[in-house]
Amino acid sequence: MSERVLVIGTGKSGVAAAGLLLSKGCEVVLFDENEQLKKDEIIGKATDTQADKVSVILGLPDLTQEALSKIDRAVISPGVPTDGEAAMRVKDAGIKLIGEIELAWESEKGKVLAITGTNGKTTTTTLLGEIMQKAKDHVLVVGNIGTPYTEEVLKSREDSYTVAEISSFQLETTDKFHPIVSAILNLTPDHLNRHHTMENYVSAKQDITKAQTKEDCCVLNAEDPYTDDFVKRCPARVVLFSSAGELAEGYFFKDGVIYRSENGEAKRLIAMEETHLLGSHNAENIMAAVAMADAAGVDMETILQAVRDFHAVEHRIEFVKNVSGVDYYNDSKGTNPDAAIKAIKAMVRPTWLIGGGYDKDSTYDEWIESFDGKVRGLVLLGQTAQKIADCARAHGFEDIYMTETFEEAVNLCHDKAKDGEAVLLSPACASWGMFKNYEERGRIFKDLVKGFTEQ
Ligand code: UMA
Repeated sequence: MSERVLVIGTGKSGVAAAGLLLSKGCEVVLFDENEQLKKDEIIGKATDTQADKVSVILGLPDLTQEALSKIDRAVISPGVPTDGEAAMRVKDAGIKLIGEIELAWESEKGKVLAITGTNGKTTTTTLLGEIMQKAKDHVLVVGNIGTPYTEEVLKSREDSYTVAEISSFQLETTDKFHPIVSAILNLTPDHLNRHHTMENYVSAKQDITKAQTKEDCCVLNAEDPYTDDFVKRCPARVVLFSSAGELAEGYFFKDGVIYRSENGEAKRLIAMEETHLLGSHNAENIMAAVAMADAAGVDMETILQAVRDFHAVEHRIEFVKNVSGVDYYNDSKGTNPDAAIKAIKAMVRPTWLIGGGYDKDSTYDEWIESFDGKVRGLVLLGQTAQKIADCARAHGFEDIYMTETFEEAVNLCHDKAKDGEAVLLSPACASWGMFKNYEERGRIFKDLVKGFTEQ
């Protein structure tokens, strides 16, 4: 009899996981807590031809013991908490629960390079993808970046390379997932409402190396407070990078130039000026991607050419337009305070900042402190607006504007910002609850800005 698999969550990952399972001859039961969804639409997204092998359960009340008694194993989407009610019921029923990444890994034929970290994942993954595409015939770019791994994995071949952006949510449910090269870019507080403690969050990220051996490589940030301890335990060979000081072994960034040190001898690789990227955080992303590609055997000249050709990623401190002397930047991907601090640091003009959104239990003190006299006005919206306003006032920052809708926030900035100033959407919060995701928030921002005309 064919395996009957429960897929928890019917977003991008769930639908793609269902498609992969169907192609393997499984029967699929899709489950989502959102009772408002339409069963037919979900089935239609999962399959064109095998609707008879798919059923849908909507809402926790229908996820009964009876329904679970017919399930052989379960695949959970990254956004669904592993200690939530649905996952607990599955575990209590004795059903094996794996993540969508782990499911994809079972079908992987080629080699995997995997990136995690709090910030910079998308830029590094995209850059590494472009480097690998220059060097190899067959490259897939998947994961948290937006294309589920289960959607692409059947295209993998023995000679292919999969470049995967992997979030802490995804790493909670991986076990045998085995990249030949991994990277943890940095670790600062994020998603603490899901992981509860920083220790859990760090441990989830470090699990990217869980199945690695000493034949493999793990690229780590020498400046990260968790690195020293982890180096002693990391099962893979460690390669370090630093944007703060010279290293005798590894990659470092000094006076605008990236170097590689071997046996204490530093060799110049590339200056930031030769690239289209800005800021020391991007130097770190470049070093990580270069180190990973080098560990995967790509020659340095090909790597550096790809770095020179690379342009910034959408929604990450992305310049949108200048209207009446005001520069508009879309940093919708600034979904936590640390990412948002990087955007503030990159600003060179007095800035009208749009912030606020979904509450991930973050604290905003360091973000407010990073304003450093640069922020002309803080325009807030969403669930966290009041919390951020209180925090800003506690730090003596009073130029606060509360708004009800996103459009109102963007229009207010348009009204207030003067020639020579900037408007920055960098909310320090996730978009959930107001938008489908940060991409939608960024696109709506860009559409509104593009509609502004010179005054
Ligand atoms: N759902 C439940 N119960 C819950 C939570 C969600 O039933 O408790 C249901 C929702 O009703 C919805 C579905 O699950 O129908 C959504 O599943 P999902 O949240 O896993 O989202 P996907 O569409 O599958 O997208 C996921 C990632 N989303 C999250 O991790 C929240 C996407 O990362 C990723 O691009 C995609 O898989 C492909 O791999 C987005 C993200 O915000 C960009 N990631 C976080 C981040 O980068 O900070 C981790």
